[in-house]
Amino acid sequence: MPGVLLPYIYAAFSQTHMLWDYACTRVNSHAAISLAYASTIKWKEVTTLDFPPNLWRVGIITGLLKPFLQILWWFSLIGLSSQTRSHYKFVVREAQYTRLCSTKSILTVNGKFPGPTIKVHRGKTIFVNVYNKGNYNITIHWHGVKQPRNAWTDGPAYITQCPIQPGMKFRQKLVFFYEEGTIWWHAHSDWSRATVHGVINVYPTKNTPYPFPKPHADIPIIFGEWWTNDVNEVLRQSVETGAAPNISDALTVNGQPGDLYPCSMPETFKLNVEQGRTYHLRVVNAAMNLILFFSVSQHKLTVVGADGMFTRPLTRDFICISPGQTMDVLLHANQEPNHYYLAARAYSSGLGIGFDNTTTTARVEYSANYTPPSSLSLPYLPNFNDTRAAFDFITSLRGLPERCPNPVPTTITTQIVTTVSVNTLPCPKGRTCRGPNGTILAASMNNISFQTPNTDILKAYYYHINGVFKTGFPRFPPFMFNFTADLLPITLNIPKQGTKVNVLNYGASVEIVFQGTNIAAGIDHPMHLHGFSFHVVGYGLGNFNRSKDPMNFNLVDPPYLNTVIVPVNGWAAIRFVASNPGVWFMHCHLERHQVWGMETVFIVKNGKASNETLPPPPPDMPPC
Ligand SMILES: [Cu+2]
Repeated sequence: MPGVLLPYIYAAFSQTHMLWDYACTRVNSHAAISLAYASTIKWKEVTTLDFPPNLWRVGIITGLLKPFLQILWWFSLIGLSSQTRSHYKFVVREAQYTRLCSTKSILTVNGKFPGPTIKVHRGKTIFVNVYNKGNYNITIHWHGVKQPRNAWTDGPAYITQCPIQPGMKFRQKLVFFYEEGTIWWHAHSDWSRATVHGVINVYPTKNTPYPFPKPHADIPIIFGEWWTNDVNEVLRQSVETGAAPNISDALTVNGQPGDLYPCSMPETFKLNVEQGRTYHLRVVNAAMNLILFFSVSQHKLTVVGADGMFTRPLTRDFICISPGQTMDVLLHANQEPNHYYLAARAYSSGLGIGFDNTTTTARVEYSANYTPPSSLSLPYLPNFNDTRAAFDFITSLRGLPERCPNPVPTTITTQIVTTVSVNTLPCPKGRTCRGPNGTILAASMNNISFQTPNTDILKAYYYHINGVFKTGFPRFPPFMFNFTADLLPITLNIPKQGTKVNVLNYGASVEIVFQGTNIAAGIDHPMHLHGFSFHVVGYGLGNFNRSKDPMNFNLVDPPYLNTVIVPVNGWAAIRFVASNPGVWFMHCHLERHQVWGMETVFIVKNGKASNETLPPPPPDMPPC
């Protein structure tokens, strides 16, 4: 937009603002369009706004003003930084991408990697038409969208739906509830989510300010992992051999590995900033198997939100974020104009476990007159195995009770303590297995390695189809031992395999303690729950002590998350009220652990009132 016009357009816009508010109350069209203006214009955010053709009938607008406003309208559509919509079209299809000097076909949404950004206001309902024009079965999950009474379009394959087959489509309803800040969407079948993912910007409701000064602009920072080989081939090999999947070849920021990798420098993601301004980084860890540390050279980072809920500000030199987690992070461009690295690399706590130890970078580049250095220095990042650094960061995060709709439950009606373990299974006769000591790697919760059924559990529950799942997931570990001892025989607990679910009464106050174990490999586990956020009331290293540890629970301002990092050889405790009837997946968000069975399902029964009941499925549920 020509800069010279801006003051005039802004002035005209301010004068007609009342008119636009009036227009908002008259809306009744399908194409809701919302405007928010960033870049160089200091316009306030205007919320969901239909453009009504009969606006022109309002008497104040003269014939002269009308064409001017029309021009204004079209200009306003250019360069919008946040444009919310009520309908999206996602076409899942293959596209050629070149990274690390080699080209391959990847699965994408609309040909984009990372995929398109969804922009929405708190509390809205939107629709995404998902067309599968790829070669694989696929599902899409809206990670952090609570979907009240709407499990049908939540997305995990064989949990709430059968996959969308090639050539088919599924209209998915996204019911936003109290989420605000940043969440994301991703494929939830096989390993497709490596490239099929994107960010969801959730803006506050109209006239509700952010609990921090409104930043100058939104910047997505989506971390990912890149394999030079086909990711589903990596998965297939691992399942076939029983060994850990091959580690990735690069980490990425917004799809780009960055300067430190071959053939990557020109495309490195660049964040152009102006001195004195504050930028809202919408951070997603979309990596498959890696918790990450990240930081920006010579800048502090302030976390103001996590998993779609604002938090008390937490200012640190570096951030630790697990797969499945999202964060709203403020970057104040308050240093000398120059170029600086944003860098991320793994936090990997498992002894002897291979991982991608490379470093991805993006560049923060100040706009001003200066000569940037020919090479940049990397920011400080903790060592790969620095559990203390990760634990300190994770446990420092505090919720913002004044913004959180649900108080922390203080009376618990359903208590669950569950181990989260990496295990091994014996190699079947006649097969060669490449897990530890010739076994097959597995994972479990309370010694049950979850087996994914081939009909979805939600349908089986709703239509009373027998033989798909069993109830009776154990509420306590079936064997008690020193879970976090240094040396535990890997044969200590050979898990049972099964599809056991937890049934919860509507309105139950639930506490879950996740207890990490050191069986085959102690490591951090980011546990994710669909359909809810939960208060993380406590964390600890070592074994959970049922008589002592609850006395130190934070019932005042715990963070309200959907993914909790269970520290290596430690525990984490969460609380939530089961007020969302339906079928909800809970799983480790390290993809390999999910493949190995570190998951379970919660069935939340209907309540008594009609608004406490799961409605029937939409008509176009994908068939199995
Ligand atoms: Cu895990």
